[in-house]
Amino acid sequence: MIRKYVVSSAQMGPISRQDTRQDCVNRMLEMMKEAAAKGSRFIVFPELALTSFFPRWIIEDQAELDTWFETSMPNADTMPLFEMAKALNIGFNLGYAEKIVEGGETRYFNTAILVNQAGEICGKYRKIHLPGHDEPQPGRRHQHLEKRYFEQGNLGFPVTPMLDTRIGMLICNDRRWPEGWRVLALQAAELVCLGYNTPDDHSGFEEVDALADFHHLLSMQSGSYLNSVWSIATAKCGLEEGSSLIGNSAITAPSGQIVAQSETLEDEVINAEIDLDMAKQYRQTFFDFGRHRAPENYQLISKRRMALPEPDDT
Ligand code: CDV
Repeated sequence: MIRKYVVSSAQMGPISRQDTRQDCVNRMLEMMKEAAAKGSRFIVFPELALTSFFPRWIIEDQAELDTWFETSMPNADTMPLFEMAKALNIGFNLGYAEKIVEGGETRYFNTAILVNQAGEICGKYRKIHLPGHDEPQPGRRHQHLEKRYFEQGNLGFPVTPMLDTRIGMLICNDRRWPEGWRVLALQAAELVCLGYNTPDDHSGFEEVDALADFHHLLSMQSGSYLNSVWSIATAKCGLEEGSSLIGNSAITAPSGQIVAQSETLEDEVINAEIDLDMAKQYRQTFFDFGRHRAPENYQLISKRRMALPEPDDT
C-alpha cells in the first residue's frame, strides 16, 4: 500500500476580541476548501482557533471567563466544519477551550480534537505543558495565564489510527518538551500535529524573544527528526489585540527538513505531499528504538520533575 498524500496547515491571522465563533469558522471553511482543492486529506488548525488568545487577559468574572469556552463539540457554531470535512473528504485537527463536567466537577482544558473524513471526532488531547502563570505578573504588557484558566490535561498523549497512519497531538508549548514527542513515538505515531499561539515578547529577555521563530522551528525539526515522525505545526499569528504572535507554520519530514512553510502573518494554507513510509528509514537506522534505546537508564525522566544534583555530589 502506498501511503503518500497531501496534508495541510491552515494558519490563521489575528482574531480580535470582538470576532465571533462564526467569523472564525467561516475563515476556516475557506481554508478547508482551498486545501481540498489541492487534494489534501488532512488539515491542521491552530491552538484555541475559535477565539482570540484570551489567557493574555485577567478575567475575574467567572461568567465572562466561561464565554471563551466550548461546552460541547461539535456545537451549532462549529458544525459547519464537521459537515465540510465529510463533504470534502478531509480530516482535521482543531484546538479550542473546553469546559466540561467530569466526575461531578466543572473542568477547563486547552484541548485539541481529531476529526476524520466522515466528520466524526476520533481523537482528543488536552494540553499537558501549560506555560505562563496562575497569578498576573506585575509590569507585564500581556499576561500569560494558561495556568490560571486551564488545568493540566488528563488524557496523556494519545495516538489515533486515522488516514492509514497513526496521528499524535501536541499543543503549542508541548513542542518544547521532548518527553511528549517520545511518548507519541513509542506508540508508533507517524504524524504529529500541533497548533500554537506564540508571542515574541513573552520571556522578559529581549535576546530570547528575538529567537522565538528559531526556537519554534528548532523544536519542530528536532521533534520530527529525533522521533522519526512527520509534523504539521500551525500558527495563529500576527498582531492580535496588541500582542505579536509568530507565524512560520511548517510541515516537517522525519529527516527534520521543512517541506512547506508559511510566508505571511495572515490566514494562509500550506500543503505538502507526505510519504508516511519515509519514517521507516529512520526507524530502521539511527532511531531503531528496539535495538538502541536503553529505558532502564532513563528512570529519572519519569521520577524527577526538576534538575537536582545527586545527594553525594560535593
Ligand atoms: N500558547 C503557548 O503555549 N505559548 C507558549 C509561549 C507562552 C512560550 C509557547 O511555548 O509557544
